[in-house]
Amino acid sequence: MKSIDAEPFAYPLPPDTLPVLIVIDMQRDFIEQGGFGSALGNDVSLLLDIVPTVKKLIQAFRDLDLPVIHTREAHKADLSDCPQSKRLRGDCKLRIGDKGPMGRVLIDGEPGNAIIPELTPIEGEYELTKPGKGAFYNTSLQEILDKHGTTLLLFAGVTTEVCVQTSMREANDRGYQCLLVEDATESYFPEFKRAAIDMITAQGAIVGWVADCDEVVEALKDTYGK
Ligand code: TIU
Repeated sequence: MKSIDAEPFAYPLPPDTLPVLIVIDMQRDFIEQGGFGSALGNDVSLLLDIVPTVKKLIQAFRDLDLPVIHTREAHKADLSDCPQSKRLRGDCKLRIGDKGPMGRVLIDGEPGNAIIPELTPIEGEYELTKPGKGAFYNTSLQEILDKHGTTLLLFAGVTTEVCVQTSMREANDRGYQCLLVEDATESYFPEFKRAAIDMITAQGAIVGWVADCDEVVEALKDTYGK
């Protein structure tokens, strides 16, 4: 069986199981000035650097006809899916639902809630809104994965220790083999990215595996290429 050269050990790629890529929250809210990320007091410029790598990873999945799921952290316009505990938390100038420079913050359909133009999903890919940090909570992710019959999930996106790690932990408990693409994820806090990766891979991949984009792409082509 082929595998991805990963940490803490090889990630097996059974030829009869197709991996699914989950790209977490590569939306303007977190990556551009004036969105939720900057309202929380973060330097959002750090996150821009991974865009070419995320694009390359998505392209590899497209070339191999493998499923891609994009998520967006988003709430309904009436905020009925946003707990007050989330909306009122922190010392923010702009809160979820308030009108900012890119429209209402973290609200589905607003300009700031869109996936950044470089990574816009194409026909045939899934685009899921998620009201929580985890991609399974209050979404149809489980049904989509059931439809594809996969056990292999590869993760990219932002931020490593918040929505990416939460989603990986949710997936791990549901029986998926989770691999995080290290250079296709980022945090506002480099030390938190490092810590999250250490937590994920420690104790014999207690949450999952980590590998670089190039290792992943090479192994996918080798295993699933025609
Ligand atoms: N604040 C932060 O680091 N992240 C989030 O609020 N959401 C996601 O990670 N997508």
